[in-house]
Amino acid sequence: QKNLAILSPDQIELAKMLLETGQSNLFEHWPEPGVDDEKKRNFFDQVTRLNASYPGGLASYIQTARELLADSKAGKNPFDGFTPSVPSGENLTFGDGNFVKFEEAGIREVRNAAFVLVAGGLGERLGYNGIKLALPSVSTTGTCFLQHYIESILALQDASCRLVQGKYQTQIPFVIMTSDDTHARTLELLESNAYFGMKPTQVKLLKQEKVACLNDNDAKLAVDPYNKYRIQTKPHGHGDVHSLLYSSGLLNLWHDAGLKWVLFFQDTNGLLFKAIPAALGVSSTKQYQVNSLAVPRKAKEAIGGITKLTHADGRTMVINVEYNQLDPLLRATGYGDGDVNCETGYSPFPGNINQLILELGPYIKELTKTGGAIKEFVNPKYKDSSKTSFKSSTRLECMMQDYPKTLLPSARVGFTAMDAWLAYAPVKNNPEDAAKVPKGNPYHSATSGEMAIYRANSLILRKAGVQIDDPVLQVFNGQEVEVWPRITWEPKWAVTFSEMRRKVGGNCSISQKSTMIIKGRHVFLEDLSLDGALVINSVEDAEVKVGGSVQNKGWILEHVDHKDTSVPEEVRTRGFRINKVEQLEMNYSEPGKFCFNP
Ligand code: UPG
Repeated sequence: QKNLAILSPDQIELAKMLLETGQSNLFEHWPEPGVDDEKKRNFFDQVTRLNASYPGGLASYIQTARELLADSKAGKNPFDGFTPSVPSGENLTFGDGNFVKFEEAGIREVRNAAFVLVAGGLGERLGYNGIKLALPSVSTTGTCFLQHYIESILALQDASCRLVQGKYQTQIPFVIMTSDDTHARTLELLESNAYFGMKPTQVKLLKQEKVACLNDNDAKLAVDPYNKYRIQTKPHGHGDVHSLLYSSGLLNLWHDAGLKWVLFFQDTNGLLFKAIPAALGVSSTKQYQVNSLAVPRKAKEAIGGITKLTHADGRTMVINVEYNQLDPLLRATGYGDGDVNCETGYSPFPGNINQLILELGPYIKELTKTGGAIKEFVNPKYKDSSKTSFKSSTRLECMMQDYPKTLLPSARVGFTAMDAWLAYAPVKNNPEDAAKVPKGNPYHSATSGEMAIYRANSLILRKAGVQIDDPVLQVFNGQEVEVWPRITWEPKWAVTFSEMRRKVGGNCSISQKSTMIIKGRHVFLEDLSLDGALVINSVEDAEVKVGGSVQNKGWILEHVDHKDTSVPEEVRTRGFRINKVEQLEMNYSEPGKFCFNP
């Protein structure tokens, strides 16, 4: 009470709110006025931020926390009354007529889309010291994930504008959600690389705030153990992206500019953009308000299962059930074996890769109702079975894929399933944990993430008629992976399968030991036989036809031990480095038509 005198009127209001919501513990250790007054005022700066960044403010946070903690203590099943079943969605097969048709529809639409990347997570499971967006997606070019994402969006933008002729050049908006853990380094990565070719005005960073930690079932806020004038905070989860987009005002700006779609994606999936055009085509053709991308899921794989939930009262929804909840839900509803593979060798539930495509109009309407708030959950680690105290403080969390939970049952919610080799290869697990993944399940490591890109590129080229040697099996960092030829291209070379088919002709072949890097748009492969390393650099206005036989010693993969700290972290986590022994490099820096055929 005495300390109120040193506070501003706004701060006094917040203090009263905290006292009324049972948070007097926060002030118990405060000395008399005159001691640490500045620190006390700073405490309220933090309270102001916490209050402003949560829909409904801190009082609402505390209220929800009490309810969720009571449910958790009572062991209440969050899916009470719901029965799970396998939903039906659109299943796409890469390269067939249907796929090509959806890709074309997607390219048409993409100029009406905005992209949102959630990148506030530090990736504790990976144990990498930098931000994940700065990790190389492949080591042949060193292109980091953020560069790959930006180049992919720009390539889609160009392709869409070329297709819809007569329209002005659209600039697809790109939002990155950061957190205190990633913001400064993300900005630095963009600024030191000239935004990887994107206009800086096209990119917007929205920083999520952490939320207050909770000490007990009564939702008493936790004092930071290192600073008694701070409330301890922890990340709230990727679900924050909805309230941030809503409060930023961007959604209405996009709507006014005629945009129709918002595409959400995550920080380390080097394959994703191969699936985007077709998935967006499905959204627009089927008029899905919500479309989630899915891949076949191995039982117990750490990806959520897309599930149809039917309530006893008849309500249904198609929603992600998170990987740690799927097994208990199945066991509780008559699937005695829980999360297991079916006769296909996969879980019957499609795996959620958390690539969501939302239709902007209905999305704005829904957020106007909810203020962007997403259904939360709490996951306290209790000291004992009495569930009366926690091992360490907890907090509320939310996930972006829970957005459909507040929608009316009439909302058009669907999913689009594709092969995992085409759409999903995240980098999440450190080498030790990856090596322990059950045989046959994906590693989700830096090693598998990179190898998956080479495999996908090889398979796509094969489908386009190029003869590609089979892979060999090799073990890096204790993980057995298929090693295909190390083929990469800049996204602008081909954003769809049809475009790719136009770029390869005649009889082309690539041996397993080969590396090929294509930088440039108008590069055509015709009767090329490659056995070694070939690097093609071509400026936008040059048209290059590459053919004939190219043979050299090539680039060799050399083993690196992940424990060898003399090797940079981003190299040793993948377990190999590339020794560039010999290559043919062709540079076309002037406009014109060129033909290379040795
Ligand atoms: N992230 C944030 N803020 C946070 C936490 C995470 O932006 O507070 C970002 C993070 O940077 C990443 C994404 O969210 O881009 C996902 O985080 P991650 O830790 O990789 O998520 P997972 O726990 O692996 O699971 C998510 C989904 C799950 C899905 C899986 C697919 O919750 O349903 O199957 O991603 O990769």
